[in-house]
Amino acid sequence: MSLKETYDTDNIFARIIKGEIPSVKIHEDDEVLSFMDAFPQTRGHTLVIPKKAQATNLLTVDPDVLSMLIQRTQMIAKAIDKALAPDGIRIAQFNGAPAGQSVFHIHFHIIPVWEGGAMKP
Ligand code: DGP
Repeated sequence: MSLKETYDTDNIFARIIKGEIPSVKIHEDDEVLSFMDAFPQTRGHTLVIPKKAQATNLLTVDPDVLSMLIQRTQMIAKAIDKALAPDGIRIAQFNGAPAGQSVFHIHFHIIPVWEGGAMKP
């Protein structure tokens, strides 16, 4: 898939927004949806996606949407920090399959990290 590939309106995250695929929601408002990653790298691994923008990645997303998305990511990361008290928080974002992207609807990963182990029980 090219970095400029047309947005697929039936990708997994689009279907989660439409309610066709269930998700464990962390936060939802008019602009974003945040939910648990189905294949978490650590406890509390959360995804943040725009609801309206049909953008595959960082290179194609509207800059205003990107600004909104990173601000919501900060807000949700603060809530995760308060709830889970991790020792660190990794923010990840991949563009294109060779870079590790598997769902082609722009998103940020919020990955809490604990010293001495990836997955706190
Ligand atoms: P990326 O590699 O950046 O495209 O990350 C996509 C993430 O989406 C990956 O960590 C696994 C997660 N994922 C894939 N399918 C589903 C799903 O159906 N539900 C949820 N909640 N997460 C999913």
